[in-house]
Amino acid sequence: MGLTMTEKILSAHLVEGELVRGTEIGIRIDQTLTQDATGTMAYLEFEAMGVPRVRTERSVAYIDHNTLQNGFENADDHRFIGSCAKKHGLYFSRPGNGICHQVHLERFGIPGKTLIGSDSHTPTGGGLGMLAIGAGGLDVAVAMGGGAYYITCPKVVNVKLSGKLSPWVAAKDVILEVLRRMSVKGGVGKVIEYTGEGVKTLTVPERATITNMGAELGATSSIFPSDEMTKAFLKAQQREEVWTPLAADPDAVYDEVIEIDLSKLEPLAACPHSPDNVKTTGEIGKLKIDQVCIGSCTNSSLLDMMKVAYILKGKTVHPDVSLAIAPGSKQVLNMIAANGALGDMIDAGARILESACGPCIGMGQSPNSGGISLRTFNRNFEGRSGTKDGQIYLVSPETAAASALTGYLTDPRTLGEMPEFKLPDVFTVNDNMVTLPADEKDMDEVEIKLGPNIKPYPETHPLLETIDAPVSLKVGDNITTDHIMPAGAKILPLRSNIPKISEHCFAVCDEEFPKRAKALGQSIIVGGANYGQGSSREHAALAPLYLGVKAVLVKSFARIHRANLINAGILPLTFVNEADYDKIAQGDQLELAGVRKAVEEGRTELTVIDKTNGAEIPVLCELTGRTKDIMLAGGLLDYTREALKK
Ligand code: MIC
Ligand code: SF4
Repeated sequence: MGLTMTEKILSAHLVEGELVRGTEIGIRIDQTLTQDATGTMAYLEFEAMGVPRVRTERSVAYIDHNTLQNGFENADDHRFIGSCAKKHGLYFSRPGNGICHQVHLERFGIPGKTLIGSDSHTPTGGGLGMLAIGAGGLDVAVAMGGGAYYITCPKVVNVKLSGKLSPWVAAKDVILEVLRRMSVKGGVGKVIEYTGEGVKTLTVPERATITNMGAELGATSSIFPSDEMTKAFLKAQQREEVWTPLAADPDAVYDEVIEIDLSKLEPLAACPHSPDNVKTTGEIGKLKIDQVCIGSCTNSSLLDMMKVAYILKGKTVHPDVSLAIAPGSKQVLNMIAANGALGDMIDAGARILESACGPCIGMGQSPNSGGISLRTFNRNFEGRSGTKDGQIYLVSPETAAASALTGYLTDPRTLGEMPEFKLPDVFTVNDNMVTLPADEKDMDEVEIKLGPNIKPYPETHPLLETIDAPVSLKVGDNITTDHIMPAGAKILPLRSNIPKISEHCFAVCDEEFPKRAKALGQSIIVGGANYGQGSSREHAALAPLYLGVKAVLVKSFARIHRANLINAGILPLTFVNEADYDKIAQGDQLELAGVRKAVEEGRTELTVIDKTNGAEIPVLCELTGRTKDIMLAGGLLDYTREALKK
């Protein structure tokens, strides 16, 4: 029986378990990446583990999220991460060098390798034929220390592409179409593999747009073959020697097949407030806009910028629209500066931002009240832009640029003939903003530089014998990590300070939650389906941990968040019957009697007693051998420390 690309990479990296779908497997990790918003915690955790040097083939620490530096906190974090990188053997991508995923694709990604990153959009590397997975910071810290990374052996979905995109229809429209069909929870437990004749027509940066936003499907990862196009990209990046081919066997067996004829796609937009609320620009109709933002790890490549510059050249941004553009990396910015495209953007009235995440994570450029903003980003969750009632539509760079000129959501096919946009034969390569680590013999001389806002990992506790606690919060379906632990310019500087950041936990849903949870001492959160979708931020587990949350009982979880809860020693539970969700009210006292013993014995079916109304509710506590031991120990840090001692 033939193998999928996923199976090929997994089997070459398997260190524990067997490739049986749905079972837990451990894989060796070749590369890791961190960014600064999750990185400080990851390096505090790495230091706490006591491993002197990273044991991966390549680990890179990026600074790209918290670059606003409104106060000392961000800058202290940068300095701390830089010092950790230098001491422990990591490459350090300095602020200004670009967004982690864009730079990793350009300069470090290697086909056939495994990569985990403390950022949910790490699957961008799948555009190069890597198996690239988003993870919590602690999982990345363990992998940096040479530990395996554990996932549920995924199902594999084949998205078969045929045909070729029509002029002005973009890679972004491909992933929006996949989101339209599969929804934000359709990818949970799955890797999405792109195959078919249509693949050949897509360049690596276009493929990376698609694998990047595969994160919004809840998928474990997304991957493209490594072919001649991949080779050409790596050659242009002067890294041809790292190329190896990768393709699924012709008789590979898939769990699901989705067919997309690229030539039939139209320009699409994800409407507020979910990336799967997808409509054609035609269906949305006349929509007056206030803002356009172009950039983010989804759409900030050189090709994207060249298309935008072409559309803007010689024109002026509509008087009612503010246009912001953040090229994804120093390489991209440098090249558009040299070839004149940057000048065309500036001339048209674009507000050029630094190469960083910026508005995508609410670091500036929040829209006006009720403002309608078209963005080339990947998430349009409520409030994420920094404006609570902002209406965010996710579109391609082509649609964004065309609309910035007209002041209305505009189908870019109205722009007329499209010239051919070709990747350059050679990219401008200058890695001078990547600092190399100190030699191992000199590592003791490197001082780790902490700042006053950098606080240790919160206190953990082994799993209790019995959990008997009130429901401190009840929420609905599709709660994102942006609800649980909001980001944005005001809160992101607190990422290194769990006590402080926890004061904002669930602020989007209920501002009283942190105070209430703290006063209760111990509590349980109840939620709906796809709880914790979105980012990899472990703060969405560490803040609840700090606030005394012992268990989270929901209809279903998003993958990374569930792993982060376990890593933080918070018990993840799901309803056996989803309808039982209605039996519990906020404030009810819930009891899980003898829960520790049940977990020790490997029992997965437990009963929650609602002591307020007497309801007996069957719940699932699906922990495997390893996750069971992590829970019992009080989280992954304690578990790893104990394992290292042994
Ligand atoms: C995001 O896009 O939500 C982020 C900010 O990049 C997060 C990571 C974080 O919260 O630091 C992600 O995607 O994992
Ligand atoms: Fe940065 Fe936005 Fe990409 Fe997250 S999604 S890594 S915030 S650019």
